[in-house]
Amino acid sequence: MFGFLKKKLGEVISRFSEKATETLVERGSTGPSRKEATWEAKEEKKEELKEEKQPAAKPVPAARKAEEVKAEVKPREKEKEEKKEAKEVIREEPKKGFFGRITSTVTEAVTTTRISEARFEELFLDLEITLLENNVAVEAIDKIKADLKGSLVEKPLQRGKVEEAIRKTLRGSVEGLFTSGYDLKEKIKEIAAGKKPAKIMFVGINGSGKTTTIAKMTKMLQDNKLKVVIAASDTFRAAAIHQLQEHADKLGVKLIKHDYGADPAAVAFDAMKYAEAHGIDAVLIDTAGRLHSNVNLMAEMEKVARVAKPDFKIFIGEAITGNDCVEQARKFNEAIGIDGIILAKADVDEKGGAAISVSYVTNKPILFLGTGQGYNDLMPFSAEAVVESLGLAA
Ligand SMILES: Nc1nc2c(ncn2[C@@H]2O[C@H](COP(=O)(O)OP(=O)(O)OP(=O)(O)O)[C@@H](O)[C@H]2O)c(=O)[nH]1
Ligand SMILES: [Mg+2]
Repeated sequence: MFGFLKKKLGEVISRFSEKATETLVERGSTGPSRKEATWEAKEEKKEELKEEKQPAAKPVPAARKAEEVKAEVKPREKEKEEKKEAKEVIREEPKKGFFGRITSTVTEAVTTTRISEARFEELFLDLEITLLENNVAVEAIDKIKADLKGSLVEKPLQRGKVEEAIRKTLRGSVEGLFTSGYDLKEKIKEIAAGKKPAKIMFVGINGSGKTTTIAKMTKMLQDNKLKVVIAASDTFRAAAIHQLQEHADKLGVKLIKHDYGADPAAVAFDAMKYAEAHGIDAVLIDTAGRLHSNVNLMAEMEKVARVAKPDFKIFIGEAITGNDCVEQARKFNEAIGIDGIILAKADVDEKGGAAISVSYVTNKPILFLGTGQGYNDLMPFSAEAVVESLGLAA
């Protein structure tokens, strides 16, 4: 995940800091402007050439004392010596670029740089395009921009540390895009301890990964010694019940099912009754995939939620669909108020835009990432891991 974005981000940050440092040489308050620096370099060169062309020392009139001659020659030699030293200093410095060398020699007073707002806007464009290309939502980009602006514009930035400052701010900004999550299995344990099964309803558009995620979640809860029953509340699609039955058989859990076309809320209700009667810890409710634009199907989902009163309504989004996934999450959240997000197919998503944006846009936590088609391919989500994957870790 983030493979593509990480590479691009690294390039953009380097370009940003490089160009911001160029600004320093052009606008340095105490140092020379780029024009001045070039002019001074030319003057120095001219002087060197003049010296080389000068004929050998004129013959000294015999009447003049040796001390006088020495006194006259000494300052010139000293001057030459000093110039030589200065040149050596320039040569010794590590690769700083031509303008960098000139400024640091002419004046050491310039130790900080400032980026004007206009320059920032110009430089941010590069980053903005990269984020847009990687499906990061506009709201998230606006936040990143505001954070960077607040930390960089007209702030004294230590020379040579501009890149570090950009990275640090970006790191903090990206971390701030995630609503903090919770440990779902611990919450389930708490609810089940009160002699009631925890009810978790899974929603999302067609094919986003709901049924597969339910199977993975069943395995994860079983691994944590929790008992599960699954409700086949997707009564809409012909193969849905069959698909769930296969998973339930493989995992050794009970599936509560009705016929195709039955009331999905009734299936969920029956599963809850079964769980209560059999000391089951968690009821996982599968639902039919639906487009957020389908008013009737969204209304049906609201009904299931009203009847089943799930403790958690989890939105399953397809990481790879980027901005569409974020938009769907927003709409499902508006319809039933989701409690968390699982991004499936993170293993095939190179951009990561949905992962970066969806929590910020909905103000809900990402709980897990689906990382494959196997039962163990469910990874707890971590903001630190995202920052690290983006190459922004400290
Ligand atoms: N690579 C990968 N594939 C996944 C992941 N999760 C689900 N899939 C695949 O995505 C396809 C659709 O998954 P389902 O679980 O059937 O999706 P659904 O949301 O239940 O679909 P509907 O019931 O039709 O709405 C299947 O082929 C899954 O194997 C994942 O994390 N990674
Ligand atoms: Mg399904």
